[in-house]
Amino acid sequence: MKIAIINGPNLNLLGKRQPEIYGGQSFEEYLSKLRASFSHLEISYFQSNIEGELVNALHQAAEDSDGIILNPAAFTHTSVALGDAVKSLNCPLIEVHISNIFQREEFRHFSYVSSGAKAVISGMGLRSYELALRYFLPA
Ligand code: CA2
Repeated sequence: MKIAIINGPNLNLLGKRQPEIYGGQSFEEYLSKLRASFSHLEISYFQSNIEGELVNALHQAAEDSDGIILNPAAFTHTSVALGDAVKSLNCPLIEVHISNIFQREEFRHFSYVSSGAKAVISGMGLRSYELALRYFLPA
């Protein structure tokens, strides 16, 4: 089974800045652990700081993958384009957030993506991704 993980803007800084919010590990480090633990899944990874590239990546992932895990980062709260793209997909998508967006500033409480997502996981640190991957395992 193929799963695409797509991360939005600034998540390339994981492990480098603001460890008190986002932890001290880079996503690449965490990804190798995920790939080792879920070796029967084929996990692709894409990160971009550019909204249109994320839209393109979602379209491509829907063609190539059986499921998508998306952390839209700040675009969660601003992007009609990402919200529309997510609603147009024909494969299940889980929205994840490292921090609990509902414990943070009010502008982070709204997501353009959630209404098109199968589920939302927020506030479990990087484990949010692992929990999302588990959804794609056979019950
Ligand atoms: O908690 C999350 O995963 C967020 O999607 C992260 C976004 C934020 O805008 C959302 O409200 C919640 C921010 C990603 C920024 O990532 C950084 C990582 C390390 C250092 C600085 C920024």
